[in-house]
Amino acid sequence: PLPQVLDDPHEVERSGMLNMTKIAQGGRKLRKNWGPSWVVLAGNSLVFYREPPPTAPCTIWGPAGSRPESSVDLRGAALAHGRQLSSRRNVLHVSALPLIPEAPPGPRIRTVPGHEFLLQSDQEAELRAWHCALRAVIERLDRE
Ligand code: I3S
Repeated sequence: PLPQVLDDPHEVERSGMLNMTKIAQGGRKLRKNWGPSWVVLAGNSLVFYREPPPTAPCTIWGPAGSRPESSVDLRGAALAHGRQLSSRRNVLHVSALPLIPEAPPGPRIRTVPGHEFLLQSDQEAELRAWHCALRAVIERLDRE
């Protein structure tokens, strides 16, 4: 098992393959483009890679040097069921601001146009586990 260092902001809380489509970027609606994505939840970030790490299953980050396809800051993020937004089952709707590493700490304005994603898994338990993990991180960040 991975070591648990809960105070480490870069601790990977969860990672895995999900089906993903971005549906809005900078507040502008996008045409759906569903595809598999390697998703990493760590610290205050949710990061999407096009491919999973190629080597050992214990390698939780994307391939060395690979650039994320997208990343968002979970501070002030919103989570909702995606059932009104997709005909697929087990869909989660995530709204969040793009990750800006130099952004100052403090509360975010929720109405700033951000990115919106749908995350989906055919395995209901898998999507439910992601929902719980994301909700826990967002609630923790709301209290900070
Ligand atoms: O919400 P929509 O527009 O019904 O989403 C479907 C479409 O984006 C469709 O693409 P085209 O309209 O470009 O052919 C996708 O293939 C579908 O997967 C989208 O719906 P679901 O329900 O799968 O999210």
